[in-house]
Amino acid sequence: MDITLIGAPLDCGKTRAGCLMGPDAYRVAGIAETLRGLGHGVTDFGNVDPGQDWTMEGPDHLVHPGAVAAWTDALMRRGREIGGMPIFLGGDHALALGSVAGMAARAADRGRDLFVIWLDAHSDFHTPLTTDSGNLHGTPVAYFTGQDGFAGFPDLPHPVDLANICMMGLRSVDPGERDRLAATQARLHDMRGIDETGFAPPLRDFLAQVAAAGDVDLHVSLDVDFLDPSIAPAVGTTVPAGATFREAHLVMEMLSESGLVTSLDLVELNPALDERGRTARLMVELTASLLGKRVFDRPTRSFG
Ligand code: 4U7
Ligand code: MN
Ligand code: MN
Ligand code: MN
Repeated sequence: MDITLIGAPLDCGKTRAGCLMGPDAYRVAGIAETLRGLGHGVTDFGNVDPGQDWTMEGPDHLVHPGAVAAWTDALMRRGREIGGMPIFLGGDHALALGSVAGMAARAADRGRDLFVIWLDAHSDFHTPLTTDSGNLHGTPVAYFTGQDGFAGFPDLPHPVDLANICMMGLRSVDPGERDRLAATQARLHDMRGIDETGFAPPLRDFLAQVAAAGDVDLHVSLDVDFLDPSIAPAVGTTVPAGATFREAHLVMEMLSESGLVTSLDLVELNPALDERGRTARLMVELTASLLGKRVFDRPTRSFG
């Protein structure tokens, strides 16, 4: 696989600072070397420059909307033109307004449709008109699926179909998000459901849907708060009862074995909140699992 690393040190999706150090934390944790060690070609394109903040009008309580708009435009353009398998090194989750919109446009340019798996405690389905916090890292899914309320933001070249989205790990969804999401065809898996079934059955179902759709792209958006805070402390929005170490690796391994994944976001890492780099290293290890790292090759025989 030809992997392209794209640093996106944006920190404008909320008030608390720190995610701007994310891309370098992944580099220090050895993301390029780790992926090369698995036999992949890896090119690090450095960090994207968003240029000047856009001038925005809109609700006063929005946090840094002009900066988010500038990043969205820059990442969308960069993503649309890039080859190989892009990994967006965040940066907070506001980067996914641009990364996913760019991946959807790239897919459409190649006559393909985009599917998205959203691994997050949160559904991030607010719009600038519904968010109470004003934090735009809570809005990417609404933006890239073409919901109303994003006046003044970059035009969306190709919205992602909500029926192509699977969310897993949910355990903090605001009432307005929940009602609007429930009315869509998105696959929504909260931790309550996962507690009963485990991750494998719903993930298998979703991957079967993606595979059946034919020649399509699949984007993975991995928010650090998908993980349990006990193994991943370096995030501003911790929510108890997240995915365990093995659950998270299983999800990555199943995604890897599907052979369907074409791009990835690593978001919300705040190195200022980390403990001796352990969360950054875990995110790199999960990326390695997504990109083929195995303890055993198990195509024909399972041990158990
Ligand atoms: B993240 C929240 F109110 N929904 O809108 C909000 F709970 O990218 C959280 O998933 C958003 O970390 C979290 O501010 C955004 C809140
Ligand atoms: Mn998120
Ligand atoms: Mn389409
Ligand atoms: Mn989250």
